[in-house]
Order: sequence, then structure tokens, then C-alpha cells
Amino acid sequence: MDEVVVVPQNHVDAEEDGEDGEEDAPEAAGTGAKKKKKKKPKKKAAKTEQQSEPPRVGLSKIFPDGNYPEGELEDYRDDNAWRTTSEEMRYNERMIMQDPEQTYNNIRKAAEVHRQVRQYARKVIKPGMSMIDIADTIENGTRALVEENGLESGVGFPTGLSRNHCAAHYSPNGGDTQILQQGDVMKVDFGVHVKGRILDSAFTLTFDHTYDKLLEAVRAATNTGVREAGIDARLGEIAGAIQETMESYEVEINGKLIPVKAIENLSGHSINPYQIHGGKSVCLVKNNDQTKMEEGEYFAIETFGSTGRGRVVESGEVSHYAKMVDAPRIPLRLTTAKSLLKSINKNFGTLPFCRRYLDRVGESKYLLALNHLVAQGIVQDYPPLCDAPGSMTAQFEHTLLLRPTRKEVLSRGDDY
Ligand code: HZT
Ligand code: MN
Ligand code: MN
Repeated sequence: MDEVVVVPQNHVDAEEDGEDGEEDAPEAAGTGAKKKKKKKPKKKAAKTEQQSEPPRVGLSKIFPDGNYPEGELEDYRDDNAWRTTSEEMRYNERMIMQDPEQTYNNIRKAAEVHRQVRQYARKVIKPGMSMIDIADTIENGTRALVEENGLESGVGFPTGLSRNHCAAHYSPNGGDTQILQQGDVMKVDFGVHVKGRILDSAFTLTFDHTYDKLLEAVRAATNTGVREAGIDARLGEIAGAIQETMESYEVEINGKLIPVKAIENLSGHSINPYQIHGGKSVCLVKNNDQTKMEEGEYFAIETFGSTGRGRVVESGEVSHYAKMVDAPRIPLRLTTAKSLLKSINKNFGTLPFCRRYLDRVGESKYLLALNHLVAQGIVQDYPPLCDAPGSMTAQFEHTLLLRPTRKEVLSRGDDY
């Protein structure tokens, strides 16, 4: 268990103890866009507090004016280039920023939480740690920084810690004893939400260099997807561009060259308030989907590369669940299922949850009831998704927003 950390009151600003070779100040700016030089100590930003280690300082303390950093901005191209300077589009955005339900500050706060939590996660996650300790590290950081408050703000979905041939949707259940290994390729996929705006972003961790090329392929493929996304962009064409980037890479394993494959049955997705899958899917292989991205939509652009078949199947014990957004409202005869559903409604609504989250809100011996809710079509289960045993899979994922004036890559950081 983590201890509560006292916030340092008289912190030394990194700019003041200007020793060369020092780490940068911890306030991770969203992008490289406004990177500040630290040569000349200029007027300091009036920051009252800085982040602690482990991260436990709520972001409203670090950004007291309530304005969170913008993500990486990208102008639209070609037929949409006019949008960036359009007076009408800029007016639309001012209106959106004034509406507390619509303002980009919600998702930007979630994005800043993600950057700060993952910066710490990248530093402390090491082989030998248990999967439960890793999940707790990420989730305790998220809950503190986002200032968790019922359904108003908190964890966006279960922390995915899928390893090796498993690509997605493994999170440890209570009692899991698995330990992270030196040779593992682990996808760290976690979510943060503020007023239902879900920030969904993922990266891949390795502890030696064997799979560097695999990670490079997937990082590049995700960046291709981010670049090709835009208002009126067709989902099938984005997929083709992702596949082309991914499959231009190969990785050498034991002296053998293995082509990197885009996993054909995984996809990115649009995101609606309190709904992780908003209805549109961005596949990773070329297809004829003519569906277009539209103004105002949020998208999780995620790609997965594999040294195996490039196809996943459901495998292993389920951890992830979510109440269906259009769940049938049927009378439940099983009283344990009825009571569990009440607890799900109260604690998660339609946000995805996992068995550990049921444990922590005081539920126990709920498996029969939970399976009943799944069988009734009220709750959906999301089993782990794995390629062939012995293969390796990697993932990178960003959340972006198609603003009227330009694209904003919310989750971009200095790491990916
Ligand atoms: C489902 C359950 C969760 C959405 C993608 C994803 C993690 O594979 C349409 C396209 C969290 C997320 C999701 F608990 N899934 N992103 N990050 N998993 S998905 C999907 O089910 S549905 C992709
Ligand atoms: Mn994700
Ligand atoms: Mn996603």
C-alpha cells in the first residue's frame, strides 16, 4: 500500500538549482510546442505546488486557474485547411469552451493526469513486480491526480497490462500472483475520465532491446493513424495507411527476420461521454469502410503489431466488463444480480470496470451474479485478446479530438 505523501511546500524549482544534466522540471508539458529553455532563469510561472513521488497531488492544485495544457495541435490539410483561421469555427470553439459539459478542459485534465502517471509508471515499473502492484501503482496515481469523485471523475477503465502474445484486456484479478519478467513485452493501457470524457492511451514497455524494431513499427503506425485522422477522413483509408506503415518493418529474432503484422481484428474507436466505444471503429488493415470522421468527435487511435499471425482470439480469465449503454431493462429474478447491478450503476455507470474494482467497492462472491448479468445482455465481458503463443505484440494509442479549427492530440507527451 502507498502512503499518503505530504506535498512539498518549499520545493526547489528545477530552474533554480540549474545543474547541468539534471532532469527537467516535472511539470510535463503536453507537447514539445512550447518547450522552455532553462539557460536563463527568467520569471517563474506562479505554480504553488509541484507533483510528488509517488504522484499524489491533485491537478487542481498544480493548475489553480483550472486551465490544463493543450495537446499537440495539427492544422487540417487540403480541403479543410480553411478551418484553422475561419472566424466562424473559432467562434464555435469559444462557445464550446464556455459550456462546462463541453469544454476541452475536462479531457485536457484527464490527458495531463495520464502523462504524469505514465511518467512515474515508466520510471518505477520493473521486472519482479507483481501485476497487482503495477495496476495499483497506476490506479492509485490516477485516482489522486484526477481527484476521483464518484462518477464525476476517476479511472476511465481497467488498467490493461497484457504481456507478450496477449495484446489487450488482461488486468489482474484479485489473488493474481503473476510477476513481470525481464523478457516481457507489456502493453500498459490505462484510462482517465473527467465528467465522462475518457482519455484512452497506451504504450509498450520492454526491458531489453530484442523487440525495439517491433515497438518502432507500432509507434510509427499509430503516428500514421494520428496523422491521417481528420474531419471527413474515411476509416478504411486510414486503416490502409496504418497497415502500410506497420508492415514496412521487420524484427530480427534469433537471427531470423520476422515481418511485423498489423493485428487484423483489433481496432481504434470513437469515444462518447461515459462510453468507451462510441460506435465507429478504425481497423488496422485496408478495407472498404467509407465511414467518415466528423467534427467534434473524439477518437482513440490505437495500433497493434505482432510477430505472430496478426490475429487475436479470446483467451484466459476475464477481468474487464462494462454495462451496456443500451442495456435492456428487464426484471431480474436473481436477487444477487439485482443488487450487483445496483452497485455497478452507482459506482461505474457505463464505464468499464474490472473484478478488482468490484472488490474495492465492497462486493464479494459476485461471480455468479456477474455472469448472470452478462448472460442477460446487461453487462458485456471483454476477455483477454491474444495472438499465437510464442509471438510478441506491441501497442501504442493516443486520444485525439477533431476540433472545428484543428486536430488536437490530447495524450501526446515527450515519450510517445
Ligand atoms: C473495451 C473495454 C475496456 C474498447 C479498445 C480498447 C483498451 O477492443 C471497438 C473498437 C476498455 C476499452 C474497450 F475496458 N476496446 N482501448 N483500450 N481497449 S475494444 C474496441 O473493445 S470496441 C475497439
Ligand atoms: Mn486503450
Ligand atoms: Mn482504445
